[in-house]
Amino acid sequence: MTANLTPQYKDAEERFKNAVTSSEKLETLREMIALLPKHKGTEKMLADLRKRLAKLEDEAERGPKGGKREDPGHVRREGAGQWALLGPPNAGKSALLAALTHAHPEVAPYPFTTRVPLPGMMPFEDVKVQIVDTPAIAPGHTEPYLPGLSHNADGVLLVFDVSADDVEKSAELVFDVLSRGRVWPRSRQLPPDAPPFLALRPVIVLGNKSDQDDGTFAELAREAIGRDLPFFPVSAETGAGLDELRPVLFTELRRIRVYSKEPGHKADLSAPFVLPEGATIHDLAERVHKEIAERLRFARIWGHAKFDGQQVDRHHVLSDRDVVELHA
Ligand SMILES: Nc1nc2c(ncn2[C@@H]2O[C@H](COP(=O)(O)OP(=O)(O)O)[C@@H](O)[C@H]2O)c(=O)[nH]1
Ligand SMILES: [Mg+2]
Repeated sequence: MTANLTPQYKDAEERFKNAVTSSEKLETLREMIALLPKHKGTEKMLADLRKRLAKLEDEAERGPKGGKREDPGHVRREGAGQWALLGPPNAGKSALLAALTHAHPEVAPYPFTTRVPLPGMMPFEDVKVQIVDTPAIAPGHTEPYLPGLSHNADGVLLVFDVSADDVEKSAELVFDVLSRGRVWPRSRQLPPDAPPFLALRPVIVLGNKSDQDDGTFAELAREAIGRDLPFFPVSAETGAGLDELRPVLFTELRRIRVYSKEPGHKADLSAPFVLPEGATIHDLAERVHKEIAERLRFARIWGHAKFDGQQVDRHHVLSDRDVVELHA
């Protein structure tokens, strides 16, 4: 008896095979089970899929070896968005985290001080952007969860030491982690034979220790890393370049801040809703309350609209810093 698998099922199966993170694996496997035609000929397949799902769920629950629950490749996202710091040992990833956020990672002149991902929050205007420090990428020492971690992040910061002489080799290893995580730099042209299921993400290169640059790095390393990636010379030590970097870490997330106000009240300008660029009044209403989104009649908007207090419908596209009054 044939299974008569549908194209939808085959598509889910393909995505399952390409899944990087455990949550993606779970999601696509559940889809496969839902999409599998249920008849005599697929009974055994269904049983197999269910067994695999139970095993994956179990692992997600307790970790692959039945140890503790935490998946080190998954750092809970907080604030406006999450950046992962990736790079070779001693590039200054931890020092940059400390300089940009209030986190206190261990910074040391010897490699492999950082063993587990450590998140910190960078204040920017009225939002906070999350930055995650990670263990170094080095031959034979790369933590297996780093590709998944970079896939899960909203953006990746590649940190290199501008005074180091092996940037080419470290760049190769770092890009290998990105490709295993199926992360493709958004600023880099996609080749026609690009592998499927890529995550297009902002990837920014930080040339750290700019206080020690004798000028050779920019030329040699930028060639190895690629001139199609945005490059910022910075120094975690002196703070040089960090003021230029901070706004970019928000704008490259392509998010907008929207303030909701109640009719007859002043807007609370201290706590914006952070939404993806292109979000509409309806998206905001959904974020505020599902019920409001359903009952929404119209909204009034202050900011980029033609005049203050303009009435708009749920399809109106929001801009950064709009103030919105929802009328349900
Ligand atoms: N001169 C200079 N030294 C730095 C800078 N950033 C980090 N370092 C030093 O480089 C070493 C490695 O830094 P660390 O943050 O632990 O590197 P990681 O392994 O990438 O996390 C430490 O001794 C830091 O003090 C910088 O901008 N300039
Ligand atoms: Mg470190």
